[in-house]
Amino acid sequence: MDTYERIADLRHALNKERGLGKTIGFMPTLGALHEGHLSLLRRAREENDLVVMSVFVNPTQFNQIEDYEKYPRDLERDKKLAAGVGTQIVFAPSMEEMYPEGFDTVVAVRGLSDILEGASRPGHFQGVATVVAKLLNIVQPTRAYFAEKDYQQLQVIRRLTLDLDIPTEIVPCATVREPDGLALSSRNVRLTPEERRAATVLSRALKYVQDIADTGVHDAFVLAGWLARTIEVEPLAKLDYAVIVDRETLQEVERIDNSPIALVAATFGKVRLIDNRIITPAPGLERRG
Ligand code: PAJ
Repeated sequence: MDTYERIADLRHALNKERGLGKTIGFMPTLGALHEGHLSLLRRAREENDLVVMSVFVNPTQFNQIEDYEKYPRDLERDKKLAAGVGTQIVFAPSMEEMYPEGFDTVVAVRGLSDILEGASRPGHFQGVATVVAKLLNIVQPTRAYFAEKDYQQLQVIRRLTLDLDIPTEIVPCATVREPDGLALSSRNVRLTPEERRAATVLSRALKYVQDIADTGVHDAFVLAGWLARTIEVEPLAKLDYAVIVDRETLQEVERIDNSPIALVAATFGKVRLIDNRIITPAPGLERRG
């Protein structure tokens, strides 16, 4: 596996591969790899000749300096794990390489960036959109892999590639979970044992809402109410939002007939977690509201 720190060197290497007609699968990360990241890398390996992973803790997408500073960093470990699933190239640029003096451009996907995660984390999606646009321009991959775990991020990136005519196919991938349902996240290690147990309420509440929908309740506001209350019952959870929204626009829906997505965010101690689940209407059941 080769590691590059400089944009020019990576470009040079990738140009050669592209010249040989190879397809490139790309997965951007903040590092601190877990099984969720590895599942995306495995998929990229299956679908492309060459897999490139970037590791860059992007400061502009963090809202709290403490979160940025405490973000786990272990490039050697990440490289080993990535190599183990067939990743051929790691791009690990420095801050100066990505944001040299004079850097003054931002990419803002309006609308989508200001709601939900964006409302709670001002500037977050502008930071994500800017760095992802840069990375896609640097790597120029055939396909880029993003997980549904960060559903709003996935939508922001889809919009940005569409609007800026970036010719990369964005491949959405499934969320990997712990056996008890908790979505894997690099932040999970910061939960105390009690908070870790409490955090399962997110996936449980999402499942519960589908169970209620299965009985024929298709009113999205009623279901979102159940979602919020189920999370609020957990004393260690501080609910931020629990909504049922259209999968494209992320605007709240009134009914679940078109299989919208339920999005939740809550804080456990100092750790903010998000999760989501597509909610499908009960087939063949009469509308009971
Ligand atoms: P990071 O949090 O490292 O996530 C990198 C990729 O891994 C994202 O596509 C994310 O959705 C995916 N991922 C996270 N948890 C997952 C899980 N439990 N199962 C499957 N995949 C999971 O997202 C970012 O980095 C950054 O915002 C980035 C896009 C790299 C821009 O800086």
